[in-house]
Amino acid sequence: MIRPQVSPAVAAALEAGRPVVALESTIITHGMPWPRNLDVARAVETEIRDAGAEPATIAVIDGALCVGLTDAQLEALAQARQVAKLSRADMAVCMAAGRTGATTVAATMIAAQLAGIEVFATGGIGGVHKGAETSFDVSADLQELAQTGVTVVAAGAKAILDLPKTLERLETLGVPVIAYGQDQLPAFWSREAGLRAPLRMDSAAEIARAHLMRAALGLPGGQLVANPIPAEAEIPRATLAPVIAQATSDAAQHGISGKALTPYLLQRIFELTEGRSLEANIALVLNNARLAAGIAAEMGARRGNFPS
Ligand code: PSU
Ligand code: MN
Repeated sequence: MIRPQVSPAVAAALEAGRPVVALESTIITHGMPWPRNLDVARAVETEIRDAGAEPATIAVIDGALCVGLTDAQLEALAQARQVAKLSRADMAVCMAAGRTGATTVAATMIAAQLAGIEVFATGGIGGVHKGAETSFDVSADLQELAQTGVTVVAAGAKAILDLPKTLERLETLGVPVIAYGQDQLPAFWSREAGLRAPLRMDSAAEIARAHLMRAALGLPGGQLVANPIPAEAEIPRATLAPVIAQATSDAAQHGISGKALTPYLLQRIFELTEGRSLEANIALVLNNARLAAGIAAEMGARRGNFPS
């Protein structure tokens, strides 16, 4: 089996049993505009260090599956144009060709598991797109959560998706969807999706115990933790609804589909909200990084209590 190229800092933390939090790179290359993307990539890593854990940003660089990037690598990725967006389907192809690519939630989970990292923080996961009943556009992130044992902390699924269908799909796949500290499912830029979350937990310790118990049962797959955006940073659902409708119809009009759809919608919403969506996105990513660091610390503290 191929081993990922783990950075010295991440390797030392794993070796010592210190908490480590994985981070994806598609959010840097496709989710946010330069140069804010680089500021945010650095700020998220700092947030995790300040919370006592080691950040491990993941990407494929010149064919190597890198877990933990140098600042120069982060900067090169943030500035690069037309970097491939890698999911389960294309990660090996990119590596075999010696190319560079950014990892989505699905690909980051695969790399994290290979490196022995069980907690991962991001903004939002992919899900079932609106109109999926005809387009069949369902993110590979959902299937990955069903089979790879990593707990993913996100701010729910983006409101550009069909959230009721996304929840149904996750239920079918056997993925626990845990709202943190509230009953409602959060909807990325907004605290509430207007839907009840299947599960609720109020502490990092509870989430860590559930993760370890799932593994002890021999069940493959991870957990989705849906962490609401801080109240002061949220954009209320009613404000966003027309913006999302506009962006979705613009995408249809321009024939945007497949891999290009999520980045297009994020960029269009950024324009339509005059940048407000980006500020909200940054606040929620930092918030997720803090919670993920707490979960990773609790997992380390409790691991001995569960059979492996
Ligand atoms: N959330 C963001 N920005 C992003 C993404 C999520 O705020 O760029 C990315 C993540 O990498 C996620 C991917 O895994 O979009 C989902 O893409 P798709 O729907 O094509 O699977
Ligand atoms: Mn898709």
